[in-house]
Amino acid sequence: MTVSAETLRLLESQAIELPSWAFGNSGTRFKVFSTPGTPRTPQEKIADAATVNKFTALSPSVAIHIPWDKVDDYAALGKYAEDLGVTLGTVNSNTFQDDAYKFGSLTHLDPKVRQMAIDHHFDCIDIMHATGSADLKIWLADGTNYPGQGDIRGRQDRLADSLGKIYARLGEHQRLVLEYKFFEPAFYHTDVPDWGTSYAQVSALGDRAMVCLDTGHHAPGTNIEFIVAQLLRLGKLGSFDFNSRFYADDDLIVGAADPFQLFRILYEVIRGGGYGPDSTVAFMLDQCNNVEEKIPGQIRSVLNVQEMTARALSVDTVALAAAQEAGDVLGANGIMMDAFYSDVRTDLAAWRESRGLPADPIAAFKASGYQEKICAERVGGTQAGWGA
Ligand code: PSV
Ligand code: MN
Ligand code: MN
Repeated sequence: MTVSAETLRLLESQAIELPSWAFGNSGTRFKVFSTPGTPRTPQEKIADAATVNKFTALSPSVAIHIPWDKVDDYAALGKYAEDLGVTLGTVNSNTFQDDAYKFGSLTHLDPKVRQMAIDHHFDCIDIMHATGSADLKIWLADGTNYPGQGDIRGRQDRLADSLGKIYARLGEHQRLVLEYKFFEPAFYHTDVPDWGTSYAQVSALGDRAMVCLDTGHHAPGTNIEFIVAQLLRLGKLGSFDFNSRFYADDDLIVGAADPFQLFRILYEVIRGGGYGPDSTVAFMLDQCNNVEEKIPGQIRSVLNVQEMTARALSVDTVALAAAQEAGDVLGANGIMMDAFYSDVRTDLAAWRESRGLPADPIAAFKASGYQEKICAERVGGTQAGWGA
């Protein structure tokens, strides 16, 4: 047995939120491919997310994106989700698709546009009250393309002011998580480009404002696990958006491009107290499945996180500390590599079966007939989310 009983016990409570937009058609600026069975409504996206949870018991909540998941009655949407065994999680705002936001949203020079963006976040908070969601996630497309186009400093000041108004509106048990991204759609400067900016902005707000780390939002070669360690040390790591990247904001399946990086990140999460029932760090996927099947793509993703968490939990931390203390460089590195190279898949499959879950969730999904059913039912399905 490669995986210890203690590791299995710690894996029991693992929860990875799924993004509703992963189930809609998505693509690049070159082409959005449509897929048979694509959800036509927020309810159908939630049903697909609940199916991932049914086969894995790993994804008990679904993040929604407003207005992509607009409905008349959010409490009813929450009830619908609960009937399918999941809850509605993070509410993602969207201030990047209106003409009014061409030159910014929360940073805009025009107070009317800023207020429009702030009001959108107030609407999101109302939705959170109806759904019982805890987190408001803000990712901004704000920035400029050319030196001189905007006053960088003034934009930071307006951002701070706008965020302050949104934060003040949060309920007692709600949090604001501010996501950073180093470029795109703005290319000269982005208003929240890095963890330092997000940290500075959320620190000024208060205890319930945190940083969201999207693994795809860094320059190549960035030591993301260092950022994880630092944010946990500062008590400001609020949530993760997991995905993989080769070149840009690829939003590929987490753990696909660089499984070792995922292992290193999860090791630091565990080391810093960011994993387990007492942690408030929220784990979410932020991925799209552009050319692969969407539901199996999401199943693969949550299993990748589970497998790499099992490996990270397997690091012999006592031996590692001893090797570090002794200055045993190769010994210490060997301990990390032993855990990384341990293949946990057979043990996890057996463990899943022992809990009444399929040993192979992707095979079980394929055998279930769910895909055929939604292909037959959802005729005329359009995209939902990106590319809308
Ligand atoms: C845009 O880069 C983005 O991918 C961010 O990562 C957000 O989390 C996501 O869109 C949804 O708004
Ligand atoms: Mn993201
Ligand atoms: Mn992104």
